[in-house]
Amino acid sequence: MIRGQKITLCLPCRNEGGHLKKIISKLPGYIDEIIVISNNSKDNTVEVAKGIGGKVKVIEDNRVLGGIGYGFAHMSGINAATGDIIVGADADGTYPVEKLDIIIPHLLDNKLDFISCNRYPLQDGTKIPFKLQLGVNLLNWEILLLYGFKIKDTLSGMWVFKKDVRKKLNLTMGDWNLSPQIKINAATNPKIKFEEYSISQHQRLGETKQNYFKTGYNHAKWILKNRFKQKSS
Ligand SMILES: Nc1nc2c(ncn2[C@@H]2O[C@H](COP(=O)(O)OP(=O)(O)O)[C@@H](O)[C@H]2O)c(=O)[nH]1
Ligand SMILES: [Mg+2]
Repeated sequence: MIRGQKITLCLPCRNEGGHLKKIISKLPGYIDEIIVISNNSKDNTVEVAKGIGGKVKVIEDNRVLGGIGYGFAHMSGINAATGDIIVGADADGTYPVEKLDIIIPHLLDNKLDFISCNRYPLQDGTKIPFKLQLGVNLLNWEILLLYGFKIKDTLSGMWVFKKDVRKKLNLTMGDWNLSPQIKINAATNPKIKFEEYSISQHQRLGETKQNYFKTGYNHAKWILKNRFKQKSS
């Protein structure tokens, strides 16, 4: 709990069994509920998560879109969350969940509904491959041109929001596009007070599941298509 608010952390996982225990054991005590959502893990992710017990709940959601289930995992986690504040973060140790004791008071003090934790511009010590930084920059520009709002990190995998807005987020994308979708839907909804909050990343534990070029191209296409779908509806 932070200031009487119950905190739920959702961790989407595919084959993160090797370090899940370590990541969860390091989580701050004020996180009240941890939801591990495995999507088609072929390793021991589910067994490891179930073995931890305590605050940890385990969901298996094996739906995929083009082979990816990242968005389905987040949607299931968000749906199952019982906290007043819901946090999403990769289960690879890269996102600074230990800073939630600063980020959540910032959300509450500023009466925000949704915080997206931006990695760019990079803070000291953060290492992110240049081609990845360039790709995110292009997507940030695409969003500015098409949706008219300025964003620093379209693809951050860490966000913090009040449970009250979860239905208003209208999440539908089961693949990686959940990441731009959650930010676009939060930032363009006049009933949701959205802000970015600057963070720095840690070194990843385990292998990335990403094909950056393919995913980036897919994001660019989806961001464009979604803009015109919104307009006509
Ligand atoms: N549920 C689910 N999680 C996935 C999938 N692919 C990756 N993940 C998880 O989603 C998070 C982000 O993936 P990651 O490989 O870290 O991508 P990166 O941060 O862009 O390098 C990690 O916690 C992965 O375990 C998937 O298809 N389904
Ligand atoms: Mg990651």
